[in-house]
Amino acid sequence: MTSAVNPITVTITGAGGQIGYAALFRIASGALFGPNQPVALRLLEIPQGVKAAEGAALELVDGAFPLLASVDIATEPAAGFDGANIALLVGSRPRTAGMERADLLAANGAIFGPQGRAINDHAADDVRVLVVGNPANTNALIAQRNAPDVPAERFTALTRLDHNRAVGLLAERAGAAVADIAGVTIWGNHSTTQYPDLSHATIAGRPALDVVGTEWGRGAYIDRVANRGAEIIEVRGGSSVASAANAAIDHVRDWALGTAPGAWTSAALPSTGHYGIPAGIIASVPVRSAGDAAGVAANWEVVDGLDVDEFSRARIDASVAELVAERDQVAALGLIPGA
Ligand code: NAX
Repeated sequence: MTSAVNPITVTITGAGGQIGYAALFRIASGALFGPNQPVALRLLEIPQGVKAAEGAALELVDGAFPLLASVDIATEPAAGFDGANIALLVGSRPRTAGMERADLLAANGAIFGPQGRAINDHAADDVRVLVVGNPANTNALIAQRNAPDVPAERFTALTRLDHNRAVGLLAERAGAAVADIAGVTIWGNHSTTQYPDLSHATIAGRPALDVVGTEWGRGAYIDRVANRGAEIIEVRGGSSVASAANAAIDHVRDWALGTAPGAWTSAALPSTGHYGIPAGIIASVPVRSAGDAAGVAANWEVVDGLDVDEFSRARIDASVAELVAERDQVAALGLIPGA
């Protein structure tokens, strides 16, 4: 390390997996905080994943990244999150054949509860957390509720991939440039109940629903975005990897450096009751950030005051109801202290 700027420590769980592999090299090249900010990478894995993480660490050396201050591998959450400024929680327990939803939630509770506690006890005071591992919103809730000393709004779940899919598919349909699209929102859960909302979206300044038509924009489009993950699996023969890593990077970069003036994106964060979403539930909403030029200490701000018509209300309520049910299930399993 020759830079005079202190590195930002980024911990990635599941760093030996696919999304970790796709994210590490971009983070090392400066994609999170720009070309003048060094990063220290911490790779947290379970023993089965350590070899893959070690291999990625060797390749990171071979990248000779000027901004990469260090790479460390840990298998214990306490060491993995020690001094972490950014925690990317990617590793989770996937659903396997014959597994009930309650078993899936319990298995993930066994991961995200201890990780939340380790973040609470060992991470840096300014830590910001993004959960990618599914079920992402509820895993984020479990981690957040196990980290009582960390402000709740520091815990977020990834719906930026859904947001980017919604923007990309809209641009494709309209024959427009991605850069001409604004005002898209993903509401609710990172699941097929999510609501990609074009009510306030514009394409080169024109209402998006006028351009693409309400029948498509409030019909087939919603299903296409919500089921895009399954479409990728079908075509590619595997789940989304590079686009997921890209979205996680977009989320953290926009949080830390700020969204463009007047623009918003989507992220799942603990509700304070905004838009009628029950307090505490980690649901996707429209967000912006003013950024923090000196480090990572910015906060997401919910974009308030958007009109929600009857169609949108019903869609948002349905996805939030699913999150409430997941919250009740993990509470019943004793995975969220105090519930
Ligand atoms: P992989 O199975 O390739 O990698 C997961 C890695 O996590 C493995 O190396 C495993 O050893 C590690 N791991 C498991 N438990 C761990 C623990 N307790 N601590 C540290 N590491 C642990 O999966 P990958 O394709 O990388 O996907 C990772 C997660 O992202 C999955 O849960 C997946 O469902 C989720 N996704 C979430 C998306 C979102 O938009 N929120 C989209 C993409 C992706 O489907």
